Amino acid sequence: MKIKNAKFIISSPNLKLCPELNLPEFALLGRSNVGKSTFINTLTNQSKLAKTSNTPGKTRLINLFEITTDKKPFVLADLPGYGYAKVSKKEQDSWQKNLEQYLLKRPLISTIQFIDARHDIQKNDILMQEWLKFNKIPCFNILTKCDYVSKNDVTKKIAQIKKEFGNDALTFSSKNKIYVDGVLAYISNLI
Ligand SMILES: Nc1nc2c(ncn2[C@@H]2O[C@H](COP(=O)(O)OP(=O)(O)OP(=O)(O)O)[C@@H](O)[C@H]2O)c(=O)[nH]1
Ligand SMILES: [Mg+2]
Repeated sequence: MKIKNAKFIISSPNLKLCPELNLPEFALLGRSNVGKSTFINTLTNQSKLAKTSNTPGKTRLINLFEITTDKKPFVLADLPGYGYAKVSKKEQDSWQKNLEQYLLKRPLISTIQFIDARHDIQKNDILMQEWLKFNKIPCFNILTKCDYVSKNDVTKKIAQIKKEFGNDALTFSSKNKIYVDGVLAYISNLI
């Protein structure tokens, strides 16, 4: 599958304000700064489509992007990362509620949980997995920032994610386009 076009649709603070799109949708989950927004830009080859930053906490709303391909179109939902400590407890709780509503009620094909190849799987990654499993929300994992670690470490991490989460896990790096085809082939099988 090849991407033909990608466009921003809308930013929404909650599920209620997300338009009904009737397209297969994927929600991007993961710790703040893991590379969710960068993933959208790398995949679509548009460096400024999703807002990215060195500073965690860049994405603050549900941002929907429509991706047109030579097969079917699909939607990527860029979401704020979890584990961003600088926002107030009140703001964190409020976002947590909005995120849960969105994940529970929005008809998603799958969630995609991003894991940073440089770090161990974190407590909040495990909690998110448990919550997804409990609520029977499908998920696969993407190991990002693979350019920072050795091939051997990537292989080990992928095996660990598959074993601990029981999910499919794909390799990714924004620094090398070779991973894009694998991700698109995987998405193509789901839509
Ligand atoms: N070397 C390298 N850097 C990456 C990769 N992916 C993302 N980055 C960098 O990591 C930083 C954070 O990326 P974002 O895409 O903004 O992260 P995010 O997950 O969207 O973060 P929030 O919006 O805060 O949840 C940016 O400086 C990116 O350039 C990667 O695969 N390799
Ligand atoms: Mg982001």
